[in-house]
Amino acid sequence: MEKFLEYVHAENKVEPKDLMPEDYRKLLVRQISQHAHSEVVGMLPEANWITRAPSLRRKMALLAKIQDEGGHGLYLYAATETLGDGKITADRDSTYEDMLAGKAKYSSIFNYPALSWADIGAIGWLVDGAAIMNQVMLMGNSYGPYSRAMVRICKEESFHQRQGYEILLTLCRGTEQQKQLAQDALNRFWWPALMMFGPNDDHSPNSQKSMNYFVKRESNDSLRQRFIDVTVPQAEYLGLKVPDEKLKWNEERGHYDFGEMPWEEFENVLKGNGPCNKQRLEVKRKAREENAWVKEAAMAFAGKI
Ligand code: FAQ
Repeated sequence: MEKFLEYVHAENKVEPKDLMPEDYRKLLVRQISQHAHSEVVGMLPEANWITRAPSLRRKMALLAKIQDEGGHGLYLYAATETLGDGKITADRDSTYEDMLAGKAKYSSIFNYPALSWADIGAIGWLVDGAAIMNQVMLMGNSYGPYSRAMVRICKEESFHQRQGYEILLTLCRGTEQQKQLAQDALNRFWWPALMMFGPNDDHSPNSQKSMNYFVKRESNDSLRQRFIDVTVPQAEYLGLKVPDEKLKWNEERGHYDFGEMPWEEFENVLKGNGPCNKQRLEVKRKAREENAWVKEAAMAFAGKI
């Protein structure tokens, strides 16, 4: 164990066939598979707007973005599968089944609905923006396949973030009604986006081990603070008001102070009682049933070559 820690603390990467502690393997299967589930469940709120995108150009960009998210899911399920051994199961079918059964989590943010076209802008700007903040840190994680997947994913997320911001910029330069749509979207997505970073550090049971193994390289609170610091000026540029009365630049700290997170809501969403939890899982269950023939055909074809 000491040697393993020495190895990762010297910024070396662990590769699939290397010896690794069992709890490191488990931690990675949990986190990477949950990350993969987030990517594929995360396709749903935006997919709801493909047929209603306001122009062909917007539709093409949105389609490409959603397909990217599906691709991220694939890299991440593949990275998870490299961790399976005799004791720990990591194949895609079983990790996916855990998600459908409610045993494995996916990001809380995808349990909120996309109610207007402005929400598509807010998702790109805030949700992908928060994802990038977290994933840039994860590029430095100690597991080689996960770390390499993050490099490509971050490049794609940065296009997603910009397409979202540009949607909102267009709305904010439009009519009063369009600007109001943008403000409503920010009002609804601000706090849920901040909750993507997870519980406060002193309520985060996995953080200590994860940081020690160089999986997480920065804490939940520190990333949340950085996200707020970079995002508030972006909201100001749009001419929108962040829905937090306590938000205030603190000269001494060199950071924004902000209000108390709605932790009760977070807990509730994690328990499966968010606005769309049941609907999201139902859609994924149905898709799996209805599309089982695609998998069967692919397996039959793979058996021939
Ligand atoms: N939602 O001890 P910690 C994206 C759970 S990708 C749900 O702090 P940890 C791209 C946590 O799992 C977004 N559950 O946990 C996109 C744990 O439960 P467990 C996803 C949450 O792992 C954009 C428990 O609470 N990104 O958005 C959440 O050290 C647009 C205690 O928490 C990733 O997955 C939450 N927000 O830190 C796609 C990044 N927060 O597992 C489509 C990788 C915490 O023990 C469209 N993951 N929990 O049962 C991570 O960096 C970490 O896992 C954290 C949580 C930071 C999420």
